[in-house]
Amino acid sequence: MAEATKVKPVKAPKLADPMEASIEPATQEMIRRAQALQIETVFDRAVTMKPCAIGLQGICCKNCAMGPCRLPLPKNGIEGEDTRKGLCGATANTICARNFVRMIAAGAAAHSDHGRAVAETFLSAAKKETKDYTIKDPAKLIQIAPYFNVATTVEVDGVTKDRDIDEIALEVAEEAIKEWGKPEGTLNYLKRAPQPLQDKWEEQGVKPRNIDREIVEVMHRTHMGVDQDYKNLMKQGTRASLADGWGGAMIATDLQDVMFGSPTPLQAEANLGVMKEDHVNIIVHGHEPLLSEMIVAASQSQELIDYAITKGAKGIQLGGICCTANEVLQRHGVPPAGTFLQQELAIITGACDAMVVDVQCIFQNLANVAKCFHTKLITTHPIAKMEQENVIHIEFNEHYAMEDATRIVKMAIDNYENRGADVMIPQHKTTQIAGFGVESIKYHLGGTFRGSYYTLNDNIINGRIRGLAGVVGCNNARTKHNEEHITLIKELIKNDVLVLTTGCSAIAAGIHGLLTPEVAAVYCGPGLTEVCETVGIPPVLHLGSCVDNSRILLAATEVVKAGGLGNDLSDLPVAGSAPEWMSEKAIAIGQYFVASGVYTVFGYHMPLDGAPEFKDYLYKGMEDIYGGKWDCEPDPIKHAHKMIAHIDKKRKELGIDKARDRVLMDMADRQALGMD
Ligand code: BF8
Repeated sequence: MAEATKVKPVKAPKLADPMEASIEPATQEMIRRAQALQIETVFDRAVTMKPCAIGLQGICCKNCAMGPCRLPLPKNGIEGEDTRKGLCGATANTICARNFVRMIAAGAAAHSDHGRAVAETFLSAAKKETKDYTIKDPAKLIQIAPYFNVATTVEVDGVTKDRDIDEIALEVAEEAIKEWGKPEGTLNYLKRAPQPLQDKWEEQGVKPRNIDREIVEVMHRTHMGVDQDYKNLMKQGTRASLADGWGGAMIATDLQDVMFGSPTPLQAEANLGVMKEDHVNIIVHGHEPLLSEMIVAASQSQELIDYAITKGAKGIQLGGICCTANEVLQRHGVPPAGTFLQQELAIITGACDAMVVDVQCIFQNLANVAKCFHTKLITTHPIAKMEQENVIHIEFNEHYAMEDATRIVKMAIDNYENRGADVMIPQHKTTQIAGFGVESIKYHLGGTFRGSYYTLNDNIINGRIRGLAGVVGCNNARTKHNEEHITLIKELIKNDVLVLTTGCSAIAAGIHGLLTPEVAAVYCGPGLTEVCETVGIPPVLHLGSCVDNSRILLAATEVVKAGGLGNDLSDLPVAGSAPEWMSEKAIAIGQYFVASGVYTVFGYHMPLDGAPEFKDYLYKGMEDIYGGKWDCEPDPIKHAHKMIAHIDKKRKELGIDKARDRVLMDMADRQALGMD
């Protein structure tokens, strides 16, 4: 007699607890809605799939087909000699360093390829091959031209005259593009760093020669059987990271400012509640603002607004996710609908008529979520397509950008009538001031007639502002959405640390209401409150997208130039942080901050535990070389206090640790302190 087959009970899928997944009410509401509709999101997948314990340690080598070789560190560590080896003999240090510098290369490639696309479009604009892109900020063009050795004036009959702006644009565009592959010299923008920092890079042999070369060389040196010295590997990792921060990313920022306008502070809203039930909702998501700039223009055209009205909508509402959101926010006031972890949720509102994505940080699961609704998911970049059949591809072409944008906006309008009845937009949104930059900080803190960083420096020297912190980076589904960002930032401002923020951290700060001058009185220490109230700035300044971390580097350089706080970035009372990091770009950013002299703390686990010696090199050894170093602290309060302790250490070294009184210092006072 046949045995009765046992029927295994079907287990209900594990679901995320919305209250544990996020501190943010709109996100919690939408996770609940997704679960009620049986639509899986990243929050649920984070509960059902655990991260690989060996990968977490950073010591899985899959660089050749004899592996993957896995060298986990025994629970109780290793006593005596570490004999762990891969088949080829690669040590844990070599494997961990190779993996780490490959992350840097991927991050640098992402930012720099973005920069390349911007530079190529700028060249088309300079050659007048496209009418859709023009020079909106000639002053910025003139400001950057000298770094590319492009003259901005010309001598005519012994008289100095301004050169034609179109000629300058063409030469800058041609020179900028050479930065990706020039055969000689080093990157032009390195000259923007303080001289002692340039000297350190020279001495270490880490000045990037051209952007592409440094990334290619990382891939070569991490190939099986090439570089097997973790310090030498990190040297190349450093060079690739600098090619990002002081190269590709910085060029992206500048040329975007030239073409689309440098940001100035503006007011906007933030969070999923910016979507409107009676409007056509279009979400732009990704990083490169080339097409989204045109979508902003198209969605403001009266013709398309009228067309939307004929379809029964009251208008067109644009919103953003991730860094494309930051780009269109800082220049146009388009409200961000959410951070990285809210991308699926924007579609789950049922009110997203089109989501337009370009490159980076885009979940492939968006296509599965879009299938459950009427949402048109549109990919626009030749290097970033999706395999699912419901995805529409409209390829961006700078020569027809406005036509492409108009087609996309029309498609969203036509889709409005296909919405189901099941619309649920969470009613949570905040007001924020965004759009700060190197120039606007100068203006706000220095005033119209003496725009400078002296006032900021004075306030740091007299201690009203204890120091500066760059808080940047991602969300990570392995941590509670936004909790680390917000707890950390609040603790910093409570201790009089002025925060500069970018990326998803900046969106999170906006969503949680930390980007208005009024919050100073609620959350800040007395010194920072006084400064914010006097000059009317928020205690947390939104400086843009992740490529705009270059703005933080340049703002810090301006602080050095203004005097009184040392000669190099490593002398300043500043620290960096990415509390909820997840992307390889974050590692590239972290390394270029460290190599620029900044103490940089990450919140989520770093993939280094399997190679304690290499980890020690990053957490301690780097400081002897560059003045900056890595650290990791998951608890946001302890994280903040590590940064504050570093800031205090630097204040002490500068001799301003006792200066937290209420005296504005002039140059004579500073000279008396021996800090000129
Ligand atoms: O480049 S912060 S999740 S969106 S990687 Fe991505 Fe991280 Fe957000 Fe912007 Ni930056």
